[in-house]
Amino acid sequence: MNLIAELEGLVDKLKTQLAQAVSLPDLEELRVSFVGRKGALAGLMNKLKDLAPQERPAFGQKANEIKQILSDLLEKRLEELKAQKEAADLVTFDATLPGRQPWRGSLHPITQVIEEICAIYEKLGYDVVGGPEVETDFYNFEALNFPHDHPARDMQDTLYVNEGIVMRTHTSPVEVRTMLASKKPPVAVVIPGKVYRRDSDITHTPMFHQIEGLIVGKNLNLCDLRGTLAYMCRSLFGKTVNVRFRPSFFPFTEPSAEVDISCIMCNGKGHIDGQPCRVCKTTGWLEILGCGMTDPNVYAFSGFDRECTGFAFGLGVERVAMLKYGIGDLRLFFENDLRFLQQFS
Ligand code: 2NL
Repeated sequence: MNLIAELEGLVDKLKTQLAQAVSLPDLEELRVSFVGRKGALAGLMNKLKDLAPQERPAFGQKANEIKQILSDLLEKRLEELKAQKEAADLVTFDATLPGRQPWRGSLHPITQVIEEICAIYEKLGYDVVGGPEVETDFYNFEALNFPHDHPARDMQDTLYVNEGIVMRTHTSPVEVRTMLASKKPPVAVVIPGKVYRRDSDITHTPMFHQIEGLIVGKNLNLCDLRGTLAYMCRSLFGKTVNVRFRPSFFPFTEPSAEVDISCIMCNGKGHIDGQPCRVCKTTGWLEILGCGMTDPNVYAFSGFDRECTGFAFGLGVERVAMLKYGIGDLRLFFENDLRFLQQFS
């Protein structure tokens, strides 16, 4: 009965080795070497055929018993190791730690200024509208009363796509389109968007942003224009800023004016602690927008009665953003350096 003793010996052997198995792969190795198809138990069972026939039933029965014992031992150790692993994982997991925040984007400062100005006009009842960036000569120049020999029409200043097709140089063509579509007053719109000029140096980029506004109605006059634009300047830069209007010229408005606000750096004094103010260059004023009463020729080109009244204005968004946030270099808006952009979140 030597073989039976060998079978029984497997139990102690497995017990000793199980005590040394500290990981799940260790345990799997033991399972294979003891009860696997080519393991120790299978090796002994193969010897069944060498026994005398009368010894075979008892041996077979013993082998099945031992197999059950070995399997139970392996199973018990497996449960132990699994429980140990779970406990270890719990120790290294601190549910009280704050979670990792996902990266969060923010609006570009140019977008923020556009949204702020549009909100001011929406409160006054204006609609925000948009239109194409590739325009015809008619909408970009002709309907806006530009003479055929006006220098702005030069290849020098305007980006031409084809003969008679340009990258819009201002957002005014959208106002012309709006008037043509609405056929008659009243109209009150603001148009933010990208505009293009053939210009590129440290203070000019070939693409920049503009906001224009147009209102057409009954009995609108220069006082309405002054009040509206002063209201916008104070909403944007603070209610204590002063506003002045200087006569100017645009082909599409008559009369025309440029609007200055008192310098937001030196409060209009031109000096700070006896030092010259570098923002307004000691003038105490900052130019902020152009405006005027819309020329009757523009109404006529836009399908409106020449007797309509109303005013329009245009401003450069990058310039307003630079003044508002104290940014000295225009190029920062176009480089998309996160160290710059994250300051506006
Ligand atoms: C400036 C000046 C201005 C307008 C834009 C306009 C549009 C129509 C009719 C009349 Cl459809 N005027 N736009 C008027 C005055 C000034 O912009 O310096 N922009 C940066």
